[in-house]
Amino acid sequence: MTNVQGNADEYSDDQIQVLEGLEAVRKRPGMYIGSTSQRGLHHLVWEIVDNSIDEALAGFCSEIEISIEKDNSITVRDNGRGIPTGINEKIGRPTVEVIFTVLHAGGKFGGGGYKVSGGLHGVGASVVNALSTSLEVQVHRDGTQFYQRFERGDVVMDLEERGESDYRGTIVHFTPDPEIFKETTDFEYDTLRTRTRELAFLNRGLQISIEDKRDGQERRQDYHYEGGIKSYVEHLNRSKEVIHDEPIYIEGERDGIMVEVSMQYNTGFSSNLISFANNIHTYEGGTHESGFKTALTRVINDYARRNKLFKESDDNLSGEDVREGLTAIISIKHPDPQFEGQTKTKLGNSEARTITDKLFSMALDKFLMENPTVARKIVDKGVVASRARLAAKRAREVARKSSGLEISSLPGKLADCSSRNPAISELYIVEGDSAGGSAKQGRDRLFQAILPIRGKILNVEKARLDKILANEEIRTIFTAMGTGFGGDFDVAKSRYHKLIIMTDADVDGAHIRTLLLTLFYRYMRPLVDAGYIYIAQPPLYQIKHGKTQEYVYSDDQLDDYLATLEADTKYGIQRYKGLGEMNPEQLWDTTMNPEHRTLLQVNIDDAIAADETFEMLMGDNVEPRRKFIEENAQYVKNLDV
Ligand code: 1YM
Repeated sequence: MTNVQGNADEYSDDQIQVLEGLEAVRKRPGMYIGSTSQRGLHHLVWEIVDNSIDEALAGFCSEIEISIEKDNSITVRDNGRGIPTGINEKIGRPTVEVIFTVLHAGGKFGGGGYKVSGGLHGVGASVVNALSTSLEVQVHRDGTQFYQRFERGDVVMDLEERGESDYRGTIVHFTPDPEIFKETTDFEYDTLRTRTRELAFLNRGLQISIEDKRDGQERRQDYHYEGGIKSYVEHLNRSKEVIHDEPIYIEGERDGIMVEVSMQYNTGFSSNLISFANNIHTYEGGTHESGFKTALTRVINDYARRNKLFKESDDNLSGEDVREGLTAIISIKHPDPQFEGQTKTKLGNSEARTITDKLFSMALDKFLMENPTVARKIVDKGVVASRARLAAKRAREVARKSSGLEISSLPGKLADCSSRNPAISELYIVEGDSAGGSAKQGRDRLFQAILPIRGKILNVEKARLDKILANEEIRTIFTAMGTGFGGDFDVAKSRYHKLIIMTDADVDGAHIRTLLLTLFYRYMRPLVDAGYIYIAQPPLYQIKHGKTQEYVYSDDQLDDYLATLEADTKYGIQRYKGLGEMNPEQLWDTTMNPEHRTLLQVNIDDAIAADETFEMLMGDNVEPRRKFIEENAQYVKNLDV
C-alpha cells in the first residue's frame, strides 16, 4: 500500500492557487489512496470518518454514525461543531467548499490538537470528493443548516442556507465512482465493522455505529467502550484463562503527548502486543512500542531481584520471556507523529520512547508492589518461559544437526519445482494426499512446487516453541521454505515468493487454513508482511450445458451465471466438496493456472483476523464461541457440518 502524507504546512498562500487540482487525483487515484481495489474503496470511508474522529479528539463530538445505503453509497454523520461555513479569506470561498475541493486543505486550515487526518492516510476529504460521482455535505452550525453538492469533485451547487436547525454536526453522503473503482464498488460490512469497533476501543467514551441498509443484508452495530483500550484487552483475552482479573491500565500526558497502555497476562504462550499512534495501527512498532517493551522487561526483573524471586546467579529474564502470555495495547496520541518504515506504520518520534517508558514503568512498578500474588505469578511465568526458551534452543540445534532445518535436505514429501528463482517460484501447501497427487500431476513443474500436508496441523497457540519445532508438518513447511526458524528466521532466504494455501472449500478446509495462517502470523510474520502468503480459490460448482463447462466460485456467482442462461437450457451442476474430486487437469484449469486462477493475497489484517477468530473458536471459554456463531450464522454459507 502506498501512503501519501499531506504536509500542508509546506505550502504558502500563493502556492495554494497552483496546487494540483482534483484532476490529478482522478488521473492517479492509487497515489492518493493506495489502490483502487476494494481496499482503496474502504479507504474513502475512513478519510471522512477521520475528520469526525479529529473532532472527537478535540472534545466536541461524542457520536459518529456510518451507514452503507441501499445503493452502496455511504453516509457519515457526527455531532461535532460542523465544518466552518464562513468565507475562507485566502481562497475567497466558504471553508466547507475548500475542505472538499482543495487537496490537503484540512491540515492547512484546521486548528491544532491531535490530528488523525494528516497522519498516515490523511489525504483529506477532497480526495473522496474527487473519486465520487456525487458528494453532498450538510452542516448544522449555529442554529442554521447548510448544504452543498459536488460531482466528481466539481462544485455543482454553491453552499446554500437551508433554514434553521436544532441539530449540530456534519453529515457527508458520497457515492464512489465506478469509473475509478473498476473492480468493485461494493462495501464489505465486516471490514467496516472491524475498524469501527477498533475506533471505539481506541477512543474511550465515543459512541460509534455502523449500519448496513442494503436489501436483505440489514444489520447494525453500536460500539461504545467506557473502558477504552482496557476493554480492548478484555475483549482480546475473552476466550483465555487470565492470571489477574483486571487488566492493568495507565494513562498519562507529557509535553502534549498522550500515552495509554493496558495489559493483562493469560496462561497461554503467545504474546499479543498491538500498538497505535493517533489511532493508526503501527504494525511495524516504533518508539512507543520499544519504550513499553524495555520498561516491562526492566521493571519485572528489578522487582524479582528486589524481592529475591531469582537466585543471585540466575540470568535476567529476556523480553520474550516476560511477554509470554501477554496481551497489551499501547496507544499514543501525538500532535506531530512521524511515521517511518516500509509501510509507514512505524512510529519514529524519539520522545515517545522515553515518555512511554517513564509513565508505564512507574505504573507497573506500583501495580506489582500492590499485587504481590499476581506479581509472583508473572515472575514465575517468565522463569518457566526462560527455561522453555533454553530447551527450545537446544532442540533447534539438535534438529538442525540431525534431520536438518537445512536446505540441503528438503523434505521427501515436497515435489519441488525446477526453477531456483524465488521470484517466480510458488509453493502450494495442499491439504490431503489425494489432492496433493492431483496438484503434482496438474502443476507446471517449472515454477510450481507442491507440499501435501496431512490432517490438522498443530495449534501453535497452545504449544511452546520446543513442541512446535518437534512437529513434523510444521518442520516440513519451514524446511521447504528454507527460511530457518525462530530467531534464525530470514525472509530473504525464502525459496518461493508465493506460498499458496490450497484447502477444500468446506469447514475443515477453513479450519486448516486458519491454523496455517496462525502459524504464519505467529512464527513467519515477515512472510505475511512481505505479501508472500496467498489463498487459492478452488471453484465451488461446475455447470455443464451442451458442450460448455463453466466453473463458479461462490453461490452468488452461481445465481448470476444461471440467470444468464436461456430459460429452456438444460444444465447439470456439480458441487465440489473437496479438491480431491477434481482431476489434475480441472485443478490446473480452475485453481492453479496463473492465467485463470484467483489468488487472495493475505495481508496483516487478514492474519490478525484469522488469529482472533481462531482464538475465539478454539479458546477455553464457550460463551464467546456461542455468541460468534449466533451473530454470524446468518452469513455463513456452505457450512458443511
Ligand atoms: C462527517 C464528516 O468533517 N466533521 C467536522 C469537520 C471539521 C470540524 C468539525 C471543525 C474543525 C475545526 C473547527 C477546527 C473540520 N473543520 C475543518 C476546518 N465530519 C466532519 N467537524 N470547527 C469545526 O479544526 O478548528 C476541517 S475538518 F479546517 F475547516 F476547520
